[in-house]
Amino acid sequence: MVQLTSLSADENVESILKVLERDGAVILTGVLKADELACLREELQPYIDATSAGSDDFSGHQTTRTGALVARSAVARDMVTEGRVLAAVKKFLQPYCLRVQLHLTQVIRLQPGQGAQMIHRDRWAWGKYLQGVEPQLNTIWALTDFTEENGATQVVPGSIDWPDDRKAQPDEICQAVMPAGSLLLYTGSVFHGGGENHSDADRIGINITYSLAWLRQEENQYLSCPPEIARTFSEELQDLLGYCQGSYALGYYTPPVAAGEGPECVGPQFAVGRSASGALGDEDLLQAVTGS
Ligand SMILES: O=C(O)CCC(=O)C(=O)O
Ligand SMILES: [Fe+2]
Repeated sequence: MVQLTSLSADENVESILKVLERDGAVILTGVLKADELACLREELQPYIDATSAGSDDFSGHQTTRTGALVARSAVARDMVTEGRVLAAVKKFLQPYCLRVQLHLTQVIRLQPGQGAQMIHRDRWAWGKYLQGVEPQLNTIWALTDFTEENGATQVVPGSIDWPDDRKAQPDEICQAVMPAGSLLLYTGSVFHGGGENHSDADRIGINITYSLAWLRQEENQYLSCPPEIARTFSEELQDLLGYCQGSYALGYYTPPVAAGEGPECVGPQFAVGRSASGALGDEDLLQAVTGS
């Protein structure tokens, strides 16, 4: 029977990546403490309660999806910049980019009666155009226990290299059973899907995903967390949201003000009150891109 490897939260990044490269997914236990879980629930429950269920089979007719977590929750902001996860993300994606970015934040609540989600790859958000590139690395943080009964995420270990049209057989699929406070780390290429919730309580997880900074983000961070909110956050978080250039000449803008009242072609960090040097980016980026 296939199964996922569980590592403890203080496992080093190399060991985490080793399992990830083999299986496409790994569970880390004991990452969030009880007080952080309680705080998250307090910050997010009003938004969760106000969220309607999905309107198609993929998003789930008994599933609610609540976003804008960076703007809405201080604990979620800490989760986005969690050191070990971010180190794993950077190392895993580094062969394909100069920078990584936040791709989406979402509370996924599977309510009782939600059927199993179709098995899929998250990288299909960009269609099937990207070949030979690992575009993303993802997390699902368990706010409740994830059990077989309540719909713990289904994962197909080792499916990272499968052709897109291969269908997983039941004996190739396992579930990310884990206690609240754990997280599932999984690649954009591993086949997976939400489980079936045949318990009588909600299964709640927080999906936080990261991608190459030259790709379009799934959750539009400039609209979910606009400059007037993002300007109060750390530079690290601002950069992850996209308030920095994805590469040389990638993501600059011109403030649409009267002639002579603002700069031409500045990096998006200017919108959150930081200085931006160079018209299309800085020298380091230019050198990294052109190699000269
Ligand atoms: O909720 C889950 O366990 C997984 C959901 C998922 O994979 C998705 O919506 O893309
Ligand atoms: Fe998914």
